[in-house]
Amino acid sequence: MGDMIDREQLHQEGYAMLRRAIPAERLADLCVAFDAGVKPSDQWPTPRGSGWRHSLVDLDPHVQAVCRLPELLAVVGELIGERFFLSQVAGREPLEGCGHQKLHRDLCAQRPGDTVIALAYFDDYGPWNGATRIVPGSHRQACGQPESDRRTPPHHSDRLFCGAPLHQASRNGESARRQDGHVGSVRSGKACSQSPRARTVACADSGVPL
Ligand SMILES: O=C(O)CCC(=O)C(=O)O
Repeated sequence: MGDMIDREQLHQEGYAMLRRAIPAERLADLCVAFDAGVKPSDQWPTPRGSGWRHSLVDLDPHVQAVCRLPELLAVVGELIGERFFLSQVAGREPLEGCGHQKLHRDLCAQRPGDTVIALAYFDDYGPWNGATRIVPGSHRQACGQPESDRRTPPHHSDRLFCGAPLHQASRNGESARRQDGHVGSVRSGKACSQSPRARTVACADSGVPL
């Protein structure tokens, strides 16, 4: 992992903001991939939540290159601390007036920290269009435990969030687009089935440098 991330801070806060991991010139390709993959709720194996646009992006080479970013893999590996696999890759975008979520931890498992998510923001974002709020240091707390309400303000220059803390999307108050790629990684030992699509993403070589 070298000097790519601050290990001590990562374990304290439970997440890292990887500012320069996605070069700005790649964002347009990621937005194109998002639009190309948008599917209505009834075309997914399980219905999707309303108020969001959902995009099937896991086989797109540009998105796959994000999934393989060394910085992202370093943070996931450090937080999970064991072998892991890519369990889910999807595009999401809160529609105007929608997107507010409760504070949550994705796929809450018996051992907090089994699951790490990364959110790659393809558009500029901030309080106006549904930024993600995070509770630093909440990654090792059991689910249901009372939490501190210290939530980080969103910062639009953070292109890649990666970690396991409690988090929530906020409402997109404007028509400004806020597309993201949602990448989930899970500890291999966990009793959880690995989907063939996720395996494809983990193994295929996109050849797209990021
Ligand atoms: O897009 C976001 O800001 C967070 C999304 C999220 O946490 C979720 O859908 O589980």
